[in-house]
Amino acid sequence: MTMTFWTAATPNGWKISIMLEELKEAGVALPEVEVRTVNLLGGEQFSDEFTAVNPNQKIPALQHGDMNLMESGAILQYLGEAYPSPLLPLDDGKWDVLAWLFWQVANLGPVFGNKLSNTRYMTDVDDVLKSHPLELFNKEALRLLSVLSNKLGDTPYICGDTFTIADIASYPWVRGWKWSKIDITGFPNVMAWVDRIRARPGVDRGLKYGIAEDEVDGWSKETKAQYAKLGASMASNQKLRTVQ
Ligand SMILES: N[C@@H](CCC(=O)N[C@@H](CS)C(=O)NCC(=O)O)C(=O)O
Repeated sequence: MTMTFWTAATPNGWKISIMLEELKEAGVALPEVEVRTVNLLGGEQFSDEFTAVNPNQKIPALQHGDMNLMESGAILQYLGEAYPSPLLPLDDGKWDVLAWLFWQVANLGPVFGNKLSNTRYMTDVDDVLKSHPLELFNKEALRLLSVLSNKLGDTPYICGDTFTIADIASYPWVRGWKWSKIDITGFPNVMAWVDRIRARPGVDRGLKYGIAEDEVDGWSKETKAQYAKLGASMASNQKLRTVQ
């Protein structure tokens, strides 16, 4: 059964590309994966072809055989169960991993995403109007970082000694802390966790999907300018409104 992975070089896309590469690292024989890059700034997420795969019109999405799957958390869990590996324990250890996976998709992802949108992409919104969401999302992001820091304690990964889909879900958002201007420097164990994960070969390969090698750890000026110019329409869902 072939697999088609719809993605873009963004935190939610990296969750799945990292998962695919970490599964390979764990010795899993995956089927052939066709990678389809969705041009988010060009509005390809609103195309009929992609909407048929993911009615929510956001990457990532995964097709496996006849099944269409949306939502990064569901895709991580699906891959973890379909291809058993330490990335998702199948004994009782599974529940802690799933709880922290759901914590990411319900909390850390939306809050970091909204902070990022207001900080970088909503360039057409007045600064005074943005000051409230900026303060709100920054405060909540810092609270979530303290929750993450407490959970990590002095263990290497979120659920203990083993790297799991809980780490895969949170890492791509936290690694972009400079871009979203969320200051993680008050949490040394979180900073060490970011570095520890970046050093993994599977993570390194996963971060390279759909982006030039020299932009993996920092976008070029041109890419930043493109997002600054077109990010506002994506952040405000302008295109979505016009197709409805
Ligand atoms: N809850 C979704 C969020 C997906 C998401 O927000 N994807 C972003 C990229 S990081 C996207 O496709 N944005 C395009 C848009 O909003 O038009 C998930 O976890 O999969």
